[in-house]
Amino acid sequence: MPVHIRRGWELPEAAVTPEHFVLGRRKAALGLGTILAAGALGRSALAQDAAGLAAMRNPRFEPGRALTPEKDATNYNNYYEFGTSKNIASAAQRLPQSPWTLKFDGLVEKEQEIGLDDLLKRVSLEERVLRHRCVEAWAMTVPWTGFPVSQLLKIAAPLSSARYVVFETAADRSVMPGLRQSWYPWPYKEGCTIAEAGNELCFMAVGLYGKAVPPQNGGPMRVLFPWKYGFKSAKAIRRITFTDKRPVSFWEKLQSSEYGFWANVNPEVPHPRWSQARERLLGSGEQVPTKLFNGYGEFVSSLYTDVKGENLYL
Ligand SMILES: Nc1nc2c(c(=O)[nH]1)N[C@H]1C(S)=C(S)[C@@H](COP(=O)(O)O)O[C@H]1N2
Ligand SMILES: [Mo]
Repeated sequence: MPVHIRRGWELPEAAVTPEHFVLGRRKAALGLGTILAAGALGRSALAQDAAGLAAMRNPRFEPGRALTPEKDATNYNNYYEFGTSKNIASAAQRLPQSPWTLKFDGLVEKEQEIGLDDLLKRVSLEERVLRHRCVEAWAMTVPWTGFPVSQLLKIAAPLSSARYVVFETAADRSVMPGLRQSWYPWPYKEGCTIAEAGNELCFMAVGLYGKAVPPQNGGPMRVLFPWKYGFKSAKAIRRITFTDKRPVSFWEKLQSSEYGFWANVNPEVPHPRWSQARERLLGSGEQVPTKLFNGYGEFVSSLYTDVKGENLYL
């Protein structure tokens, strides 16, 4: 039985920004295109909201930066399933957000398929304001609602032989025009070690700015590795596979010299096409210095002390 420690926890971001949300107004405030998405946060999460348990902001992750305006974070996206431009928000509305099932397979005690509503009853939601750093040298700071991936690992019950976790994006040709580009190795997959997935910073998001994650940002559920370049944070997760072999991800298959397995943020290791020293903040356009592990070293640097002879940074 999870214990919810409320002392010291702050108001959810949505309650302290101008976009004040009260439960009764929540559905009305969502656009027509996201009514289905609301279903994903639907009964369970809203019920938890009412009980005062969900979406309390976890103050361990204060970002030390201003929030990115919501309209910038939700209208400047990378989501190749919907096209190669940043302007895919309206196309992404066609991806149905509910019902949504997540599959656990590979090296697990027992394969499972679980509906998102059922899953949300078995985890405890919190809000985290996190920095996101794309390898293209832009960055944003946004409030996500979700739960640590470590809670998913408990439900999935991987075997002790499992060493890696693979996150796979939905691939629906009827609504994702990008899938017609057959030279891309669809479906989009990303992976990490079991230890990385179990790190407290590894997060599964189901909300953004106090609402369901919009389709263009990876709704209804999207994994986040805030200390790694943004391409690791795969959207619209449909399947999680446990394996004993290091997976080769979507971008790594395309161009392994530019996108590696570890991809930890490091300002001193340039990408072949972009210096990683600085980043441009969406919204303000301000340029700021990039930090090792995107500033999250205190949480994650110990994951890498035993990894020798590999490029941890691209
Ligand atoms: N399925 C999928 N996930 C994806 C991508 C993608 O093209 N497809 N792009 C990645 C990249 S490069 C970045 S920077 C982030 C962008 O997330 P945002 O659009 O929410 O800012 O999503 C990542 N996750
Ligand atoms: Mo990215």
